[in-house]
Amino acid sequence: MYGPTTAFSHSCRFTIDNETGVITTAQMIDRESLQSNPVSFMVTVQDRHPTSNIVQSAMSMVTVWVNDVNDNSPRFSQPGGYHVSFEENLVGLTFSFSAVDADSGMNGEITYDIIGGDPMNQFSLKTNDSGDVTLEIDRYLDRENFT
Ligand SMILES: [Ca+2]
Ligand SMILES: [Ca+2]
Repeated sequence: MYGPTTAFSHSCRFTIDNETGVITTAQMIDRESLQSNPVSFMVTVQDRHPTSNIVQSAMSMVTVWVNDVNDNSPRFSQPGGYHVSFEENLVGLTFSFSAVDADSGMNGEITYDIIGGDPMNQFSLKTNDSGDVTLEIDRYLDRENFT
């Protein structure tokens, strides 16, 4: 008798099945590019009496929270690399640098490591509570030992 129809407003990110009301994502949604999270939009549902054509309707708000996935790599503040000068024969000199990750929570947590180029283990990295990292010289740098 009554054939419910469902209308949809405000978003091209989602589609709604007019017969069943099932809401489906219509495109990939990047949490990091959202202007607000959650995403909210209105839906309406209508009926229509077959002979009188009287229409009744209702509206409701749909709120969708877009959960984060680890889809961004961390980035150094200077992607081209860092150039630092230290005097030889001194210990305890430091240099700070940083990186960011656009993801949130555990997906955005970053750690730093020296992965090569320090065969004598003269450098180490220290991270403070706010996430800033400092390169430290642990052993005397003898310029004549570098080639
Ligand atoms: Ca990440
Ligand atoms: Ca993400």
